[in-house]
Parts: sequence; C-alpha cells; structure tokens
Amino acid sequence: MKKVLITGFDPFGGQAVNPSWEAVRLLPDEIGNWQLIKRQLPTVFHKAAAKVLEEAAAQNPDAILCVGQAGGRKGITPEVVAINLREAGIPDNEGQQPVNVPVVEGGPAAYFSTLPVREMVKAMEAEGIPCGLSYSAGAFVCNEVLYTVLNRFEGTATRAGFVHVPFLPQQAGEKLPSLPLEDIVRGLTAAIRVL
Ligand code: PCA
Repeated sequence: MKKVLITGFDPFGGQAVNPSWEAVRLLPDEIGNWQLIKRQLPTVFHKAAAKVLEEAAAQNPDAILCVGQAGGRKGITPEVVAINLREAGIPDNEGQQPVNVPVVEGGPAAYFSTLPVREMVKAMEAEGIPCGLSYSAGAFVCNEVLYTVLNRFEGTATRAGFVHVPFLPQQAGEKLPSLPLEDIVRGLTAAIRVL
C-alpha cells in the first residue's frame, strides 16, 4: 500500500469550523491503494508548514495532500501552483499578518503541484462534485504550506499538492456558495483514488 499524508486546518478568521479538517477527519483510513495518515494543522504561518515537514519526515509518505478552506469558492479546487509570497489579508491564529515577505528567501517565484491535478478534477467530475483547477492558492497560510512542501520535496519521489474546499452550508449564509460536508468527503475520496 502507498501512504498519503493528508492534512486539514483548524478554524480561522472568526469561523467556528474549518471544512477542510471536518472532511479530512471523516475520510476512511484506506482508499483504493492508499493508506491515509490524517493530521490537523494550525492556521499559523511557519507552524503549519513546519508540522507538515515534521510529519512527512516521520511517516515518509509517497504523497502529501494538504486541504484548506477557500470561502466563496463554488467547488473543490486542486491548486496548480504555489507562489513565493506571504501576504495576509487577515491575521493568522497567532496574530501574524505578513506583507510582501517571501516564503523562502531567494527561492524560485513559484512551484507547480506534483500531484495529478487534472486527473483529480476528472475523478471528482465523474462523481458529480462541483470542482475545477485553481491557479492561485492565495498568499496566506495555505499557499505557504504548499510552497514549503514543494520546495522541500523538489526532485524527490514524494509528490505533493493542495486542494481548497468551499464553505459548509452553515458558514455560507444566503449569499455565498457552499458544499455539503458529504460532498466534500466524496470529492476528496475520488481525488485520492487517482493520486
Ligand atoms: N485556508 C487558509 C488557511 C487555512 C485554511 O483552511 C488559506 O487558504 O490560506
């Protein structure tokens, strides 16, 4: 069996829940060929990325799939790219709000995900889950995590990527799009099958 380290985040920005962790914790321990190692990350610059690297060192996974909330999105969106920028529109869970700071000093401007993002979208579409590629993971903690992991595992056999998920119905109110938790779980399950 292959091993995937899969992470979700704790709630941030005044929300009571984070759908990324709610969905990740409901996933089974095995999907197809994959054994899942599930971990929660703090929505805190530096700490989230450090925790993924620490768990990856301990678990030696074949793949790393980090999941985060992107309120306002309509579907589940595998991220194509991470950029070398920290620029926070809101404070993280420890009050840090960096502006125009690189993730890795002197690092390349961007990295592409090394997961099969297009196959992941096709697999979720086949399940009837709203989804699509995203070409920006933002410049907050999620992008930092993706950039850090891709930087660390560049040129190795460990593939890594990130998926953003929408708000849950109870977070979205009347105006914003959302996806029921069962659909997020079903979408992630389909995506993991094709890693
Ligand atoms: N989403 C944030 C950080 C934690 C999360 O779930 C982001 O998109 O950066």
